[in-house]
Amino acid sequence: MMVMNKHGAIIPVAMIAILVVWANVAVCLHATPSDEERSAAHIEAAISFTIDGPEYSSNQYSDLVSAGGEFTFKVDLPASSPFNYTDLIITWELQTDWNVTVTVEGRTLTWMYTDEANRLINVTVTEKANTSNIVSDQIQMEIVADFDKDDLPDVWERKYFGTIADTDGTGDYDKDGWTDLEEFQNGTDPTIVNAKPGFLETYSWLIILIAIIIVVIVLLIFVILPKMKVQRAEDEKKKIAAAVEVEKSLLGLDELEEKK
Ligand SMILES: [Ca+2]
Ligand SMILES: [Ca+2]
Repeated sequence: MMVMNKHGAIIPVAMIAILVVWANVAVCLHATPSDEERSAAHIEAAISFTIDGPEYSSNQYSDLVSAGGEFTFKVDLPASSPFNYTDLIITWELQTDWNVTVTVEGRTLTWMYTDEANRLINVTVTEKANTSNIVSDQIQMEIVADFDKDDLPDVWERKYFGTIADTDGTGDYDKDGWTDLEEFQNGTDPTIVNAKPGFLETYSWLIILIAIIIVVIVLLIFVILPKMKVQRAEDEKKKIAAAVEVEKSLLGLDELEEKK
């Protein structure tokens, strides 16, 4: 959770970045303003914000959040604020995963992003009694599909484990021989035992290679070599036949010479 206010004294160091984003929102207030002071007060004097979500980190300009995580954004009033929540109209404007902008009214906004993208959330706070007192600001959210960089989509991890913290893909949750990453790649449920990967699955590439070699050898032995043998025999026959013809011609010439 992150909290920001103008005075900032109790803000955790890790939350400083997001505080910078909201820095122009918070200004000091009188603890007990008169009606006149109150009516003239600016709303930015009275509010702070929180963001709450399962996986989230921030820098000065944007927040990095995990796709599929449910995030709650909330406007907070400090104890010293002269306003009540009922004095304010709080409006959130945000983009959905389909790039449709929706507007939600209320102190809190809960939203789940499922797609990897950059999104802007605009928040507007208006004092009901003085609608010219308007404060607006925005926060940029970068939604990433794999927040913990374990090659498992965070949406998939949450679906089966409820969190992205339980597996990094190398474990085997259901102890069925398939790692959680393999279960994801195979499209199987990592929490339900599947048939253990046998020899065929483990050495499938080797089996395919051996099968190809066997096919080549069989073709060589039973098809190509016999054909070559037959061809050679035919060639031999032709050579012999040609030699016989030559012999016959020579003999014919000799007989003619003798008759002369
Ligand atoms: Ca992940
Ligand atoms: Ca498994």
